Amino acid sequence: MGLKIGGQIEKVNGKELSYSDFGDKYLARNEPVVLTGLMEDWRACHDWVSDSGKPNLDFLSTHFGNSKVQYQVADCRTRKLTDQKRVEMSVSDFVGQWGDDIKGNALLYLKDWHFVKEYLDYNAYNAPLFFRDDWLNFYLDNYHMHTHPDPINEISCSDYRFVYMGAKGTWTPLHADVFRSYSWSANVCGRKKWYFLSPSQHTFVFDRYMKNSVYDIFEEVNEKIFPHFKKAIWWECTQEENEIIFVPSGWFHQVLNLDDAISINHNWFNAYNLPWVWDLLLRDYKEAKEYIEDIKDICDDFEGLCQRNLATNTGMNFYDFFIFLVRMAFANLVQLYVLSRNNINSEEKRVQHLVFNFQSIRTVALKMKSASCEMNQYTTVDFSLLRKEQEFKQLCTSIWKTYDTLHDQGSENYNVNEVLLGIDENFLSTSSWCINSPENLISLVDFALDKLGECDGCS
Ligand SMILES: O=C(O)CCC(=O)C(=O)O
Repeated sequence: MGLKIGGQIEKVNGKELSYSDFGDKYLARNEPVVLTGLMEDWRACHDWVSDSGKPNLDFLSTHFGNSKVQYQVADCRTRKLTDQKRVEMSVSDFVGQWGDDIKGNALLYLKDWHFVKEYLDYNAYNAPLFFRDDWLNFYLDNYHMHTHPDPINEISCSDYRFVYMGAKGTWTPLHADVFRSYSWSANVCGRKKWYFLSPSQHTFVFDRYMKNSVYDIFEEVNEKIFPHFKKAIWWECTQEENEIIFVPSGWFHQVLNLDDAISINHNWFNAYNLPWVWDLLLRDYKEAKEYIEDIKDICDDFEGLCQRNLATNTGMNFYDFFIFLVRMAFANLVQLYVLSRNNINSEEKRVQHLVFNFQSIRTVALKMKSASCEMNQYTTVDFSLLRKEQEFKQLCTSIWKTYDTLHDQGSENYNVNEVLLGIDENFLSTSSWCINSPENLISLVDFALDKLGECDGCS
């Protein structure tokens, strides 16, 4: 069945776009775009691509062949529930089977390979500026999202920076990204065809109960199950080699490799889409709860069970998200403290960025407050302990350095130990040091917004 195509995705030269333009035009409006001109100096584009323009499989096998990509190789010919069946193999075995396209055999596609985590010193690429305000990976570089990670989830949740590689014809079924995050995907070699559906059209790919969505938009879609599928209007795009596509939050997409292809992609969220991450978590929570409603009366800790199931299905639960949010709020407060020691009025862009971050955290904390009536106490985050944690120091340092780059500011000498110990009750009253509820978090954020409101032009 032919799809209705409503439009093509815009292509823009990334070198001619500023960070704030990208924020206003694409992050805030949540619309896809293809960016060119941003991958020229990437090591991956030289090392991983042979002179013929195809993936350099010998290089990949020689240098990374021993990597065990646990459950990250998909068989594109076999469906398992809502995804493709996953198998476990080494990269050299995967490369050995490359393009082995015998009908009836598996068609293998290596996905979600946590390459950066595994090869920390290799520096395959530099994430473009537009994607660097990445709260998800800032956080996961230092903390686990889960309080009790199990070994398999530990790898799959260790970060959201991936390498994908697959022969012509490999593909990814229709889906929207984890946590309602944004993603970006850069073609190191080969072309990809993308089909997008905007969130306003989502109901068209769901069944009448809004439970299951279409798996493959090119299959014969059963009209009895998906009665509105034909109404969907798609955006399409052929992404060429060395182009980067921005995938907005919550857009469904299906992807086909038109050539043998390698791509690098990240999922991320920040102040722009944080409220949508919470909305999804709340929706998934309600679903998890509804699913086990019938055992509520015989369950000692029904709420705990809902939260455990939520963490397993969605990748985090309310407790994880709350601790994440509080640590991020404190990390932003540390940035504010550093600015306040200097001449804050000379750092207008940074100040505006912090205002935006705090407003977004406030929005989410308010939503959490109104949804948390059944929650037991959240874990307390105590700033006097937090500031001694190595993980938190690193979190603050990477945010500071990144914001310096984003706003083109020459970094002052930042001694994180000195900064963190310098924060005392004269700056932040001790009653705001322990955060254990969305209400406390709102007060903390209000304190920060008040301070920021005191400087020129930043109300
Ligand atoms: O490249 C692919 O096959 C899928 C990538 C994708 O879905 C994404 O980056 O969100």
